[in-house]
Amino acid sequence: VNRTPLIAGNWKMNLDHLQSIAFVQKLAWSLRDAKHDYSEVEVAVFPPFTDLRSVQTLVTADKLDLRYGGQDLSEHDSGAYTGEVSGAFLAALDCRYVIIGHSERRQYHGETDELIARKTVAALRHGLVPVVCVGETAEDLEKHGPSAVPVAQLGVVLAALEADADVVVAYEPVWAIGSGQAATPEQAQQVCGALRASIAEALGDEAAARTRILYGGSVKAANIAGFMKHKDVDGALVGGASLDVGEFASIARFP
Ligand code: G2H
Repeated sequence: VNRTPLIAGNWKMNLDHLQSIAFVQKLAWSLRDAKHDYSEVEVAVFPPFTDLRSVQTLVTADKLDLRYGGQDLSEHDSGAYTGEVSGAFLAALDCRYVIIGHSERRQYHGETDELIARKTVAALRHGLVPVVCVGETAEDLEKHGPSAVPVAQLGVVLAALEADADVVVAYEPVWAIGSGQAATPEQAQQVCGALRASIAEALGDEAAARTRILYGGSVKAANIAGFMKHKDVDGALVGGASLDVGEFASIARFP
């Protein structure tokens, strides 16, 4: 199975409205001007909710080959949930993807594996492709070894899915996030391989072969190629380095 690599930029709560617009325009130019053939790589950005409409307008008006999505969504479809954003709203803005269960949501908003599983199902219900984040803390790593915690986190989500569910998994070791200290490509491969094996066990070989697994945590232009060389790493979820358009475009040019 041929898995199209995905390079995804998670802006978190960083770029303001004007910066978001300028970023999308420059990124589109930069990807277009490159001699490189991008048809083999999918590029996506995850702006704050308040800029999704503007990104949609730019992408539609200029027919940009760029995907985008929300950084989170509600487990509910509609109703009295102040401050929440539903999958229906994201789908109406032509979002392709939505990030779910980022470690910052787990850590600062108390998101549990069970809630993340319900959000994943909600995203699929609205035709969005969930980018489900898993990853261990430094303490988990010391106590349980490299794959146990991410595999257990993903297991709760997999138990809620049908075999034909279209999801992306992002392995993001918490100790590597925003720290400048990325995992080694070998460490990333080891865990991504274990995650793929767990998908095979839960949903079957076809699902495992088709599902893209990304690495995230201090990815930059200088280290992307090392990760992409490994067979179970199908792309990257990029935080800090996705805020600089030149750097992000270079990451998308990894081959
Ligand atoms: C992990 C990653 C993006 P950074 O949070 O999801 O951020 O690349 O800054 O480590």
